[in-house]
Amino acid sequence: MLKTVARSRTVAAKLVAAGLGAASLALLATGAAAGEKWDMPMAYADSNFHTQNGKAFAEAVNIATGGELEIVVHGGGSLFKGNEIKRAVQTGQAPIGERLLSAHQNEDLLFGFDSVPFLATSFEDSEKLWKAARPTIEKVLDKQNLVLLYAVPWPPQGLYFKKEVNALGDMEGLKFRAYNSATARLAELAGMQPVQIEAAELSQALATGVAESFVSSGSTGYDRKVWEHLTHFYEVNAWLPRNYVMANKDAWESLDESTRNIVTGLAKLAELAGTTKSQQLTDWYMAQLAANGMAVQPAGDQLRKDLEGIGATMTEEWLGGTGDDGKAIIESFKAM
Ligand code: PCA
Repeated sequence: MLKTVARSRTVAAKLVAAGLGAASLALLATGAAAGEKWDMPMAYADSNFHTQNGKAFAEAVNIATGGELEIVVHGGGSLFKGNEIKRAVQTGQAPIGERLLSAHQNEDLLFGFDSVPFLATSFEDSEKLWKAARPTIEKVLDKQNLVLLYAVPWPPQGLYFKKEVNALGDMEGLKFRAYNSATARLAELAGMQPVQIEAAELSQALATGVAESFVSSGSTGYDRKVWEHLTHFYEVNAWLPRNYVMANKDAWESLDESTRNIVTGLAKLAELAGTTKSQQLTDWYMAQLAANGMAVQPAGDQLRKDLEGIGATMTEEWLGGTGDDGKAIIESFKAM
């Protein structure tokens, strides 16, 4: 004890000699390191598993770096709305943030690799597809001043309605909430009217009739209590889109190497933990929708066939628009 105090005094004396002020001494007294604070905007509900996983990641970083890097999560779009997060991180308004990767498909079609209908419809295939696409996506992000840290898939995507739907004809004219350009295209091809809405505003859109149907996972249906407005969920397993966490490249490079190594390692763990959670929760979400009165069932044969037709068109369009890079991703995925 005495020795510790004595050593602290020596360190304190050195700090004073080095011209460091009272703030450093106060930190020394409490034992806390003078760290960097990173605000981390996330778009989805605080209770959502992606947000919870982000918080666990942030906490692990705080602990493992001994407070050298403190990440503070702001969930539910409270700091920046979903569609503002990427720009905020790119420009350094936020040093780190999370966003739906395929939401950037309108900037570069490659970002939509995980929303090509019926390409990867299980967690296992989603992992393979991510492995195939990751290096390309990392390169695209790098050119945009962003560093990819980790990505976690949502549970498989199905369709929400407020009536029974057995074929494409039953969808004609419906107002359909889209979350990226692929889901808007799906709506168009199905003869529906797409309207782009963030998950955070979904309940309100359904309540006011701005939207009356959408495609998503059981997770978002559960978070937004959609049983208050809608009645049917059809399991389609059309694709598993990913959220990803990105850092601003300049902020990233300003960290020392050992901090970067810690964050990279914990990001790997966060990807694994988040993916496992997503998979574990998939059936639970279905049970919650059913328990709250929704009819939850697999899409019927005709509906499935119709959707597969739309999927084939969308696959062609995606491949046509992404050229060699898109083709290489799909070929590498199929070879796994
Ligand atoms: N939930 C998000 C994207 C995919 C999902 O399952 C949403 O609906 O916005």
